[in-house]
Amino acid sequence: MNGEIFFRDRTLIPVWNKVQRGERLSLEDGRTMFATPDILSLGKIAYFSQQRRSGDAVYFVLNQKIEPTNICVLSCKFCDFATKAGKPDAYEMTIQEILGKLNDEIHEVHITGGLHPEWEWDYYLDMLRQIRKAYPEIDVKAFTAVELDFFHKKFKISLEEVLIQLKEAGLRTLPGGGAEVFSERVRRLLFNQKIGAKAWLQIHKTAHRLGIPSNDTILYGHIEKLDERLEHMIKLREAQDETGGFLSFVPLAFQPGDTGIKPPNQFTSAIDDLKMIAVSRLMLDNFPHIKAYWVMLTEEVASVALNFGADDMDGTVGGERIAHDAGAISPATLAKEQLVKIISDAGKIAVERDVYYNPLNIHGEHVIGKIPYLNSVPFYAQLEKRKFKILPVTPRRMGVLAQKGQMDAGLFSLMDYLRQKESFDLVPYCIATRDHVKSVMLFSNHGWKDLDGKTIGITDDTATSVQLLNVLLRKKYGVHANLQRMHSGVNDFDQFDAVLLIGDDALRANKFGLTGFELCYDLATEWYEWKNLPFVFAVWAVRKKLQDSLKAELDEIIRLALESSENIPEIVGEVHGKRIGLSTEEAGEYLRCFTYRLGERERMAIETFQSLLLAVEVELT
Ligand code: V47
Repeated sequence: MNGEIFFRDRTLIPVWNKVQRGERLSLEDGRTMFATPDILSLGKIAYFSQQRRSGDAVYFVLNQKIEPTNICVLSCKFCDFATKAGKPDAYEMTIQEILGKLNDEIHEVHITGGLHPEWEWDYYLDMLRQIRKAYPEIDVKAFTAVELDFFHKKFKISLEEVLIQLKEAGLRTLPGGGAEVFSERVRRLLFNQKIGAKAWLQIHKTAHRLGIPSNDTILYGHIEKLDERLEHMIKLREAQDETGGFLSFVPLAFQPGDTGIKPPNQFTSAIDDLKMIAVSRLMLDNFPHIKAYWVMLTEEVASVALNFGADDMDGTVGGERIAHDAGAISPATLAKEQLVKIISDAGKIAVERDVYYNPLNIHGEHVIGKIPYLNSVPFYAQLEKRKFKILPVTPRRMGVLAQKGQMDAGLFSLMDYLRQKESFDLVPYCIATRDHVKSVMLFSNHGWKDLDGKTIGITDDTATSVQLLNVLLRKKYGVHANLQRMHSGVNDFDQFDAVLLIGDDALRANKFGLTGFELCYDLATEWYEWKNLPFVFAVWAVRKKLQDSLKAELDEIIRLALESSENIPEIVGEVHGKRIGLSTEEAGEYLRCFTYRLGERERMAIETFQSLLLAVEVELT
C-alpha cells in the first residue's frame, strides 16, 4: 500500500487521514465506517493499519479446544452448547480424558466449559497441574471471566487468589470468552444471569496486573445495535490504555442454530463480517492483534479477512463444540498445512506462534525481521517497494528464527549476529548510541552496588542488553545478581528487585515511570561513562547464501530509507511516537540519539564489548 486509495465514499477520507497520522478514531468515525457501502476502501484502510503493526505476518497456533463439560448452571439464550445434568447430551470429562485429547504436536490448549454445579476447586487446579506435568510445552489458555467469577463465588476465594492459584498451577493466559456485548440492554435480554461489562473488565484488568495477559471477544450478529458494538470496542480500548494486557480481539459471528434467536438473515453476511474485522482493527488502535476466527467465519471469509485488517487465524482448533453445536458450517478442524496454504495464498508469511505471539516457526520466503521499536522505524521507510516480506519480531526471537534458518535478513541483535557470524554477512548499518539510549533501562529500587545477590527481571525481548547489563554488573560494579527471564506481554514486576526493559516499553516507562521502582538507569550512559565509546545494540546482516541481487536490493532499500528519513526524525517520530505517548518533539529528540551507520568507532565498540564478554557471558533461555 503506497498511501493511495480511490474512495467511492468520500466520508471515509477523514478517517483515512486520521489513521495515517496515527490519531485515535471516535464513536462518530466508527458509525461512518459501519455505514459505508465502500467496503473495499474501508478494507484498505484497515489493511494499512494492520500492515503498520504486523507487517506481512499472519499468526496461527497448533491448538486444541477442550470443553470439559457442557453442564452449566446458566441458561443463556444464545448458547446451544450448555445443558443440565441428567439430560441425554450432558457430558463430563475426567482429567485422564482431557490428557487423552492432547499430544506433543499441540502448542496451546484452550479450555472453557459450562459452570458445573458440583465440581470442586481442586479439580480445576489439578487439571492444569497435570497438563503441565504431562505436556510442559503446551501453553494453557483457560477459563473465561464468567468461569473465574463463578469460582470466586462458589469456592469463596477472592478473585485475585483464584487467579494466583491458577497461575501457579500452570495458567498462562485468559481466553476472551464471556464478554458477549458490553451492553446492559443486551445482557438483560440474552444473558441476565451472567456478569456484565464492569465485572468482566475488572477480572481481566486484575489478571493483567498479576502477569496474565488475555484476549477479548464480541458476539455480534444477533440483537445488538451497531453503536453497542462500537461502545464495546471503546470500553476495551480504555481498559487496554490502563493495563496493556490484551493480546487479541476476537469478533465472534453469531451462529443461530436452535437458540431461538432469529437474526434477519440467519447467518451474518460476509460483508458484515469483513466490516466487523476492519472496524475492530481501526477502533482498537492499541490492540496488537485481530483474530479471524475461521470456526465462526468459515475458511473463505477468514482468508479474505486477512486483507481487511486481521493478522491471526487462531489455529487448528481441534475439538471445538460451542459453535458447531449451534450449527457452524466450518470444518471441525483445520490441518496445519491447510492453514499455511490459506495464509500463503493471501500473500502473507504464515507464523506459527506460542500463546504470547512469539514466532516459533515461519513459513515464507525472503523474510526480513523488523524490530518493532520506534528507533528502527527509519530503516523501513522504503520496504513497500520490495521483494522481501516483513516480520515484526523482537530482537531475541529474530535470533532464534535465524538460527533455525527461517530468516534471510534483518536488524539483528548484536549478540545474535556474533553467534551466527558464519552464516551472515554484515550490511554496514546498525543501531548505536553515543551517550544515552532512553530505551534500554534498568528500573530498580537499589543502587548498582546494592544489587549484589538481588533478583532482576529480564524482558523476554533482549539478547544483547541483558549481556550489557551483566557486563556492567560484573565488571564495572563487581556485583553478581540473579537474572531471571520474564515472559512476553504483561508481567508482575512486584516480585523483582529491579527489571530490565528495552524498546518502546522502556521508552514509555522512562517517560511515565514504572510503578514500584524509584531509580532508573540508562545502560548506554553507564557504558559511555565507563568506556567513552558508543554502544552498538543491533546490526544489519544478510544470510550469506542469499542471491547477490537480493543482497544489493536490500542494501539499496536501507540506504534510501535512511536518506529519506534521517534528517527529518520529527516526521518519522510523529506517527510512531503517538503510540508510545511521546510528543512529536520527544520522538524526534529520541531518534537523534542514534547512529545508523556502522563506522570505525562502532566497530571498535563491538570489539571492546566482545572482549569484556569473554568471562561473563550469561546463558538465559
Ligand atoms: O463466550 C456462544 C460464544 C464464546 C455462540 O480467546 C457463540 O482466543 C457464536 O470465547 N454463536 C466462546 N458464538 C468462544 C471464545 C473464543 C473463541 C476463539 C478464540 C478465543 C480466544 C475465544 O463463544 C462465548 C460466546 O460468546 N458463543 N454461543 C453461538 N451460538
